[in-house]
Amino acid sequence: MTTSLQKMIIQDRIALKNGHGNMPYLELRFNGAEVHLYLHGAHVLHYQPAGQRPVLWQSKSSLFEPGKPIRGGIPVCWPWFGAHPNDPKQPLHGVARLAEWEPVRSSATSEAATATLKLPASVYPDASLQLTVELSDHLSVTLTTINNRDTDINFTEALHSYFAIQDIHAVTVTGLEGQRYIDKLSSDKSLQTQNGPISFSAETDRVYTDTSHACAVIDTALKRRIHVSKENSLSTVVWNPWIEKSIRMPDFGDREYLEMVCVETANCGSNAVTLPPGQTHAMHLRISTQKDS
Ligand code: TA6
Repeated sequence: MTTSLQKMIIQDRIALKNGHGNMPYLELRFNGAEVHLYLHGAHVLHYQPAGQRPVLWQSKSSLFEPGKPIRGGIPVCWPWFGAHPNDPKQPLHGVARLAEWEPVRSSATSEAATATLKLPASVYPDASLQLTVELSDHLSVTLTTINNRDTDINFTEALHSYFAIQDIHAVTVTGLEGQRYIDKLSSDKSLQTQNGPISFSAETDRVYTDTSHACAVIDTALKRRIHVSKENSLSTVVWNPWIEKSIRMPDFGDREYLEMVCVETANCGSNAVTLPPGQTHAMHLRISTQKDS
């Protein structure tokens, strides 16, 4: 069921605004916290708890154009993560983040402000896709796929979260110690084992597989931890482009690698999802912050 954008508005809690590139977004508010959910790509671009710096990073060079991905926030990668499995002409990370999503429902209670969008059926008829954002004392994002076919569908997916940090040299990611990963930058595609927390001193692009572990982004410069937990996700991708790749990306400032890190909640590679006819798969992401003394 599609509703009108206007019906998503709830006084003081959910507003409809025009943002970058004059693109419409829903502003969710809860106890001084704020989230911006763009209809373009159902893209959560901004999350700021009360009294804190933004938790999600966005590039000052990002495009905000129809058919182009927004750089930063939480891109929705679906129904494939990375390159299309067999058609190089298809866009990186799927079609969902390039489409204009439709409003479904919103609500606001003393517990949370919530909004749900759906991918227009014309974009990918084999499956229905919805994204629900819930803002409370933390941020929850759920990506739900329903198989519309009478046969299994296979897909990969990610909530490709870009986190705002003070200085990449003073950041570690914990929670994946001992987990197995593929280093996408190495010619050796065999599984490696993570030894201790992840630190960053060069381009880093790792797919941790068969892991349901929660992670934390430890920002020692900002004295903040960003906790990233998940359900129904068996892959976690950790990425920083470092300087050479940043320079090669037109929608990414040359030195912006210093202020971001991606910890992505995914089902990709060997963790691709096979969904039987009529069945539902919901991948769930929870983001919260903690001040360090
Ligand atoms: O998640 C890591 C990754 O797959 C990197 O390899 C890099 O391509 C990044 O995603 C950004 O992808 P995008 O299409 O947003 O430029």
